[in-house]
Amino acid sequence: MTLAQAIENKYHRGIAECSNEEIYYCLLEMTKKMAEDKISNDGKKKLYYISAEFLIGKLLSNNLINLGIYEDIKKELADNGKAIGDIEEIELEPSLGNGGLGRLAACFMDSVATLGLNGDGVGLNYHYGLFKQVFDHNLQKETPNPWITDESWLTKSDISYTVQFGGFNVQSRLYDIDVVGYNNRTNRLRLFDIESVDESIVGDTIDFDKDQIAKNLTLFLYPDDSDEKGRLLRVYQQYFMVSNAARLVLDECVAKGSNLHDLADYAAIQINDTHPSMVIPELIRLLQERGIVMDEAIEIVSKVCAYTNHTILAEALEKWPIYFLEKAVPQLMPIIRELDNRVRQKVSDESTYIIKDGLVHMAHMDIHYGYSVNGVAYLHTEILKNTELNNFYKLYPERFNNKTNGITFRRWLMACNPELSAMITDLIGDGWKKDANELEKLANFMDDDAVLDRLLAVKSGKKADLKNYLKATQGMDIDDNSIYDIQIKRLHEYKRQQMNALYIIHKYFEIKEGKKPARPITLFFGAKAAPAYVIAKDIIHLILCLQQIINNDPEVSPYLKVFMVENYNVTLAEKLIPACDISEQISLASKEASGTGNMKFMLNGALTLGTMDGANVEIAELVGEDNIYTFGESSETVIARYERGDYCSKDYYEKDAALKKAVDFIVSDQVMAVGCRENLERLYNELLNKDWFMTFPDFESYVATKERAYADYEDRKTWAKKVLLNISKAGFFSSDRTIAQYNDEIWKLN
Ligand code: 26M
Repeated sequence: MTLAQAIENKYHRGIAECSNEEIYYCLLEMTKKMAEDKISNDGKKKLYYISAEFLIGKLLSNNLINLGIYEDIKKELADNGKAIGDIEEIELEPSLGNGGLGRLAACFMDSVATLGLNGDGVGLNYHYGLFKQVFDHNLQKETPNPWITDESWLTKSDISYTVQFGGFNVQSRLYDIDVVGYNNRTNRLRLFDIESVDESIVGDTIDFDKDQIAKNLTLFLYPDDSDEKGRLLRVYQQYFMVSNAARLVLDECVAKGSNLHDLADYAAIQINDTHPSMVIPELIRLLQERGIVMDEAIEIVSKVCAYTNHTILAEALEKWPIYFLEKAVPQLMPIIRELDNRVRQKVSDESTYIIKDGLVHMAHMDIHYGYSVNGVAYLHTEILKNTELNNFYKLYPERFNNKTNGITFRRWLMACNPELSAMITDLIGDGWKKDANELEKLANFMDDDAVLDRLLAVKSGKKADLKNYLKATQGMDIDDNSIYDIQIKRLHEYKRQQMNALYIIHKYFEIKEGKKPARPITLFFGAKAAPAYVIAKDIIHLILCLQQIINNDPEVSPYLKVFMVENYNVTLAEKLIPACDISEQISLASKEASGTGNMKFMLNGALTLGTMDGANVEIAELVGEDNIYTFGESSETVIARYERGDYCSKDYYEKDAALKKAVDFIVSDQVMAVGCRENLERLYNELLNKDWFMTFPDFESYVATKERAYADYEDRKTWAKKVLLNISKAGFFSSDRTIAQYNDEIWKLN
């Protein structure tokens, strides 16, 4: 059916006579029908990817591309005076994730379907998702972010379970979102909700009554750090998620012929970080309910569950107080105690016990009772094996493996950068869309001036697109002749946005002193800070103050501008990444497990300015040192300094005059005039007295390397070659490769 026919059936009018909203809802309906026709249950064994987050982004264009009808629809719209970009604007972005972990889960679902594998995602249907960020007086404010409309990508199912908590029950309801593979089957994202949820307890802010679990359970996604009450609520959410997931798994497997003893022939469960870890004791409990004895129940579950670790930051490794679990999920505690006792009988190393000092260590349970533990980049997995999880590695070396992260090229190239996609296809055909390694063929054009010129022209076009979009939506005035230098990711001290801010101050002083850059520079930021993460919010405050000072200074703004976009999300990422020249990946070495933005930028022709951390290490290895700007201390140096415990930021501050000048500016009258004393002084003191993520030792090499990148940018031809080389090597970072490895080495779906 053509769009015109669908529109005629629905509205009895022509496309040109419909509003963008009407067209959007018609396309939604049409796409859902086409996607559902491709739902398949082929394959005896099925993957259940359980995750508290699926940061899926808008779905319309993605689904049109994967169904193979994007070009036709775009043309049909254009013929009727409508732009597909305007139709896309109608869709609200579901913010069902914090950042990298949630976005990875979304890319994985795309690749599982695209590879034709039988696998669903299982998670929660948060009504307001993560908060929406608003800037007010240079400060971050948080407001609710509703995204569910009457007609949406969600389909209500008839699946519902009674879930028991300490003292009360709740009734669940499953909603499905189709996951359309690229020219392949449709799988599902299965989001559980609670029947008794009550949106009316939320007002204009994200504060609400945290005690009424039966009303609030699925209202919000928790930001990655929170207060005590919020954390208890998170335990309720996690159990609700996994109890529903476990029952769905058992019901589906039994329906396909499993006698439960053979569950591992029917199901593989991937535990995405420790948020779903309670699925292990819950499955054991349910198997016992269904007549299987403890010994065998444990054995079955240990053949089904596999765990992925996404961080080594100690504060992010979940440890729940026993009294939390006794209160929320008392039926699980006897099982968790039994699991712990069995470890205690078998293992002498106390550091691996599940229960210690009144805390239940979720990752420990996953490692003892799962059959696979993986890190998300080579360096990260090595650090897990050799330091963080070394005691477990010594017990179970065969369980540890690496799965370097990846991204779906459908969303992160074909959808967000059709101009670059078309250029690539003109040069090497479209085989790369199914086999990303074919991008290597681009290396044949390294000395083709026409190709290099076109590559630069594509980039200029995307820079102009971004300029226009940010002018229209956020009122920003961007110079598209400038270098676009972009840092977009969650705000966290270890990611070191504060180091980039210090660079900006340093550059500001240079320009004031008459040292003008060869070409104007625009520094973009996008970042949400967890509402309770005080220093992170102070860093946002500093960046917004710098934006105000610098952009309004007529001496400086022709050469340097700063823009922090409001409410950074997937939709904005899709606009920013294709326009980027320099990709900031400057985490403290050893702290960023992988990063996935780094891969998206590389694929879209930005060069990486980064530390040897996470997947940056693998990017550097692939492109070679001439095609990446690496700087800073190595992970070994950093880890050794933490072990010695002798880092003193003041020593660096006293010795480096440029650094001192930049740091002092934070509390200068000039910044105080546009900012808040309390926030700025707190940040200044944090850097001077702690600087836990060691920005000062890397500052000098960061500045020098960034200057070298800016200087290199002026040799446009050499720059274009580096860009082309980066794109040609990006195939490794396709999530199709990652998922093929998960399947070959962990899930073994048939
Ligand atoms: C914890 C407690 C309470 C509430 C939330 C959390 C929590 C939520 C998300 C903790 C950690 C969370 O995410 C960790 C994460 O996003 N890790 C990132 O995973 C990406 C995909 O593997 C990597 O690319 C990033 O490097 C890594 O930081």
